[in-house]
Amino acid sequence: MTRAVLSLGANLGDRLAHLRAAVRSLGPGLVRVSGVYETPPWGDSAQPSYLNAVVLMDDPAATARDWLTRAQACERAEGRVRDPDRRFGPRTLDVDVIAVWDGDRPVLDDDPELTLPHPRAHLRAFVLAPWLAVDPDAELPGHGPIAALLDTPGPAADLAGVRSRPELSLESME
Ligand code: PH2
Ligand code: MG
Ligand code: MG
Repeated sequence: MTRAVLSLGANLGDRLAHLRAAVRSLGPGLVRVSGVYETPPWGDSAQPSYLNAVVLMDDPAATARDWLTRAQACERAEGRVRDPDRRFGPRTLDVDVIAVWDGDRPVLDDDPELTLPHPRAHLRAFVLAPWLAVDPDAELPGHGPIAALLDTPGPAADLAGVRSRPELSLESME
């Protein structure tokens, strides 16, 4: 029985359509969808800005690995092409598994294919800000409250560039 926080990102093509497709096809267990945020590219600045959102999932039948399988299926369906030479490069759709809980227990894993929690989530305002908006008391396992993480130097500086786009809501998809 697992609960998961997934981050959605798109910066190629019809960005909103890619996010909408993800929300539609993630499978059973959608609990909450955040607003959509326009965010400057993180990690590799020579690319268009992103639309980002966060979804909260809960499916008693899903294992931690199932969330990765679902995420990758959504990315493939939106035509994601991976450039092995450009780790943080542009993409039609990126669905990242940020954290998973089995009951109340956080799932921890150092498997490079699915590291849990996500090894860079605590550094990314584009993950923390939408997540905070839908779950203000949330904690990132091993790092503490996400509200406090948004006050740390990297995310706090990046937060200035994270812009809510309420007119692009994914809400009707729930
Ligand atoms: N994803 C990346 C690299 N950089 N920047 C923003 N703003 N949003 C993303 O989703 C993103 C990124 C690779 O996972
Ligand atoms: Mg990513
Ligand atoms: Mg990814």
